[in-house]
Amino acid sequence: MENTFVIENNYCPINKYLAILVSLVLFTTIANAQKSDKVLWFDEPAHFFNESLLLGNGTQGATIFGGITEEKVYLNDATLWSGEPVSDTLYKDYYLNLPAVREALAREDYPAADTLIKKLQGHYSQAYMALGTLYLHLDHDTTVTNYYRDLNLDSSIAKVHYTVNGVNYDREYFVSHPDKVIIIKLKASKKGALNFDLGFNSVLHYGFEKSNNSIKAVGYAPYRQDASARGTVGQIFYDANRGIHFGADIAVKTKDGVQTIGDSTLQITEATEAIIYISLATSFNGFDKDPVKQGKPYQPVAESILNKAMAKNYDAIKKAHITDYRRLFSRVDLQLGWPNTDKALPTDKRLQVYATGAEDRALEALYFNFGRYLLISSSRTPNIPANLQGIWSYYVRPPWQCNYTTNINAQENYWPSETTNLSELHLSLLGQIENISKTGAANAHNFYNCRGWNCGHNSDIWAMSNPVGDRLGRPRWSNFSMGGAWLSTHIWEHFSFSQDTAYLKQKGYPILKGAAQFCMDFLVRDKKGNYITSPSTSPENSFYTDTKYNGSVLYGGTADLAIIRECFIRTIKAAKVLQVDADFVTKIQNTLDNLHPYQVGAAGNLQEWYYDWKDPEPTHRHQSHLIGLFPGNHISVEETPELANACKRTLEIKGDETTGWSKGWRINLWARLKDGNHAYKMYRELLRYLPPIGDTIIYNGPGGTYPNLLDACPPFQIDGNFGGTAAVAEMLLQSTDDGIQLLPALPTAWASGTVKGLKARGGFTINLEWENGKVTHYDILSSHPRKVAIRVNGKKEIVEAKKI
Ligand code: FUC
Repeated sequence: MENTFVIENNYCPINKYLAILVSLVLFTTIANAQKSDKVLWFDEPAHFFNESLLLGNGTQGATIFGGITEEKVYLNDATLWSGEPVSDTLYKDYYLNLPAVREALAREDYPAADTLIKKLQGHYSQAYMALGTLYLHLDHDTTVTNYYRDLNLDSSIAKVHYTVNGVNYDREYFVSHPDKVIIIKLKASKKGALNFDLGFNSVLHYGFEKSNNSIKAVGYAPYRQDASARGTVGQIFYDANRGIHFGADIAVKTKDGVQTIGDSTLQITEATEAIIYISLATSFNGFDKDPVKQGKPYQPVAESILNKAMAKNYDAIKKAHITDYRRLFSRVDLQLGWPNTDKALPTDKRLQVYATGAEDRALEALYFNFGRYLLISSSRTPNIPANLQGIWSYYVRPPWQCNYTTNINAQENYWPSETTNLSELHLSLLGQIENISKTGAANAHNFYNCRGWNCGHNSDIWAMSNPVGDRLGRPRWSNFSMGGAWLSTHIWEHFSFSQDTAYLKQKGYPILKGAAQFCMDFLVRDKKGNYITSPSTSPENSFYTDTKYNGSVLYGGTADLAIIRECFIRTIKAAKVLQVDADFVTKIQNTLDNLHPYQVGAAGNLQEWYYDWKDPEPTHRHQSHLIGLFPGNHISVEETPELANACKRTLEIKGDETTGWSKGWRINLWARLKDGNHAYKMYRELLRYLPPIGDTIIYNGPGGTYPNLLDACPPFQIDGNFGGTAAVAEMLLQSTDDGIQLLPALPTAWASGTVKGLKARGGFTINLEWENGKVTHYDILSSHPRKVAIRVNGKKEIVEAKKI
């Protein structure tokens, strides 16, 4: 349905005084909002998703358009995906195809390796599914004044306000984590002036059940959805007795007026206030449970959530929501100074002015705050991390299946989780890694005849981990075999920041060890006797051999070995903390010491391939061979200056123009190179305004930021938001397991500011103040008093951390 409306700036004479009063109030709201680093606001409804406002409680999501007479709200649930549990015997004995690939590589027959490796490919991941759309049709004139909509990151509440014929209409939207319910409150300033119809539809198979007091939609996702390559359409398979089922219960409480409930629509007439309650539930009951035969009772769950919420007082639900949300959001506060752009600018216009080079420190802080907001809103489901679009999707065929892409994107989503003090949100990824370690054990055996576990290029809600491609995929991405080892590094990251030894012992370490075990078994020796991977790929890139063959399967790719280094280093540290597995540690250490070493290419770059081959695409968006610099830390300016310099050269050759997530990554890399000004230049580019695109999925073009601050890969992909948020933290604070650096990469533009609540490895919480680029005050807080090495204003010091 289209939003057709007119926004008029001339007030109706009868309501002149009222309108003046309203506009004064509105002006104050707007004036406060525009300065804010915590409010996104707009002066017209969203036409497209890229202009909408996203709300979520970490599981259920709502996308708000703020339409005037035609409002629509996309509804999502993090647990609604296509597919069913994966079988662990499907690819039995596929490893018998491995020796032929290794032999082809040993004789340097790269074309043969590229072909033969396709026999080591299995099915694609399943896809994240849109649940449905709530429609409201409001019965009043389409000519409105004073239109305003916002999203307040301090309360996680969205609002819409406008005036029609002197009547003010207000809406308030939020998604409560404590009450698991989506709420929309509508209010008219004139008694009985609220008249609307409400309906629901879905792009999935669905219908309605009879109910006297609510609309009850039930439906189901495809039990299989074949991935479509760009431009082609794969098949979608539905069966009412298979796949994840969902229920959506919708009911309304009104003040005044009459409510008429049909099977699929609900009508409110002459009310003054109406509160819409929406509960969503699915039958998903775990990655290894059949969602029908062993599924959750989604209908009773949806009903009970709805009934409980409706029995409560609205203000109490709202208060509990704000308290719950703020407990997470308010842990960090960043102040970079106020903007000096036009005072009355809505967020989209503000971005456009910023793109002309204007200064707007609060916008830079707003983007950082928005990343934390998005993580809180999309990552509170046990074992189900934020996907490529967090939890907000309206497609049945989302871009890249809206899955977990484990050659960077799934990991990037969680980069800000520890540094920006949201450690418990990391657990949804860590839970998913635990599940992947189970499917990944079969996968390690079936495809590679290895112990331990591994994961290829993708995963999904079923924790699938096999190499994808269906024997037709391009090996450069289908046959990446280090997704598991890379994911496993998050286990140490979580321990390093949280110091949660119980987690490490009971959950984390066995998984980390399993990832290391896979790598140990997978490694082979090169002609010099060093350990390498074979076959190997470098995420999504390709090379020219000396004979000008453009291939992507090689041996000893740098990215594989860099990831293995991080995995081994962290496994050794974890085993030492827990004082276990001394023999295993000795073996990994010995392998680590004998890995094929990093090479610096003729151009001074960190060589990506075993040989110093040319790149057909020197500016390629992936830079996985730099993982030792970031997100890993076995390469640093201080400890390995030559390698750090080679990483810098690689980044210079690649240039700064790239996709959103890749920009997010490069900003972190430049921060680790201690070049705050280069990091800042790219941060500004990440925030570069991109006009909204309609519903067509466009994959080409530069990365940037849509009007609603969502990252454009393009298309929308949330990892760029999270990468950018992590990068701000990385410019202000860096830490290793041995110490902390304050303002390690401060851009000149951020000469003065304060930040409270960032976290450092070792479990420290840091507050900082700085002026003219120098730290003027800091607190290093810890759960217990202890000494820590810090670097501040160019000096190294040992300080006593204060008790929190
Ligand atoms: C990786 C990237 C693409 C996209 C996809 C989801 O494969 O190379 O740009 O981000 O993941």
